[in-house]
Amino acid sequence: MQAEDKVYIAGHRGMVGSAIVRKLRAMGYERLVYRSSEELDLRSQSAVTDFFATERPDYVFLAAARVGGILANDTYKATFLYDNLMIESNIIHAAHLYGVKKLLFLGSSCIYPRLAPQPLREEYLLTGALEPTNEPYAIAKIAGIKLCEAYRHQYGSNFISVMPTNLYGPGDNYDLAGSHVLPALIRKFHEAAKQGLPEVVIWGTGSPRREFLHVDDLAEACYFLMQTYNQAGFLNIGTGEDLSILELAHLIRSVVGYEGRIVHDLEKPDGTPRKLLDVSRLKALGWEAGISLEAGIRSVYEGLKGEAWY
Ligand code: GFB
Repeated sequence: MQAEDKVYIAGHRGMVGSAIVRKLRAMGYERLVYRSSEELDLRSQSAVTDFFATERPDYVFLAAARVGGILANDTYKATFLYDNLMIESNIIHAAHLYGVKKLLFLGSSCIYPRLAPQPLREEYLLTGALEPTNEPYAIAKIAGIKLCEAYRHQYGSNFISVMPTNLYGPGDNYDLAGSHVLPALIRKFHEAAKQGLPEVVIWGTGSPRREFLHVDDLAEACYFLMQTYNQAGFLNIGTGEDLSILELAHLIRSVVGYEGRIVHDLEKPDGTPRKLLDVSRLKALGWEAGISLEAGIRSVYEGLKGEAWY
């Protein structure tokens, strides 16, 4: 992929897609193509086919997806399954029809069995039952991996997949009902500090362990793999380090400067007990994450000053 190439970023307004756009612009790419969901409904096969016929991109980053935290996944199961299956099927098939040179599909670490050994190695895919709170999303993402593999096998398409761990960064979702834990806790601690509240409620026991990657690191890894990785077999992208949700809560509490208590809502689900990626394959290729969790949280928090709820 070179700066003169035409690159389509599906999902450019999302946290991941916008980080990929920033990275490509920084690398001198000017022929970037994207559409908002109002302009192009990626669930419509005819609309996606027409778009590819008109634009004919050379390269595609498939970062468009219906995403959300544990509660959104658990509530809107049909939406998470249908939207994601349609989006990825339409784009991957159109990329094949219109001769895209290379496509990178973004999956998720929730594709792995709920109780797989840790850290999660790529070969653990489809070795056990999935976490029920996000099974529909995981099934859709597994289908995306299999589409890339099948098109490579049957047609020789250079389609690759990556599995990022839990992500955070600029452009995240701060709506408490739909968001992931990291933005939710930043908002909860910030609002509690501002209003002088005595406690902050976190969901579940606080004992599940998660790994968090800054989305700028993810965008860099995706760009690196778009340049260098052209073979079958998807790759994990993470930091290789995790912490408990309670430890995360304490870290965010100290960044925000809140001094009240942390209490638990045990009616809310814990989800997967642990999700830590084995990143040795990616490291062996020459890429490692560069943004520490504390530095990443500080910069995200700093960047929130203009938000309406801040
Ligand atoms: O980030 P999160 O929503 O998603 O939740 P998952 C992670 C953990 O944080 C769970 C706890 O154990 C939550 O119960 N938690 C504590 C909170 N307080 C809060 C809070 O205020 N908000 C939220 N959202 N969680 C999702 C999957 O799983 O992660 C998706 O559902 C996807 O499919 C995504 O894989 C990356 O890590 O549990």
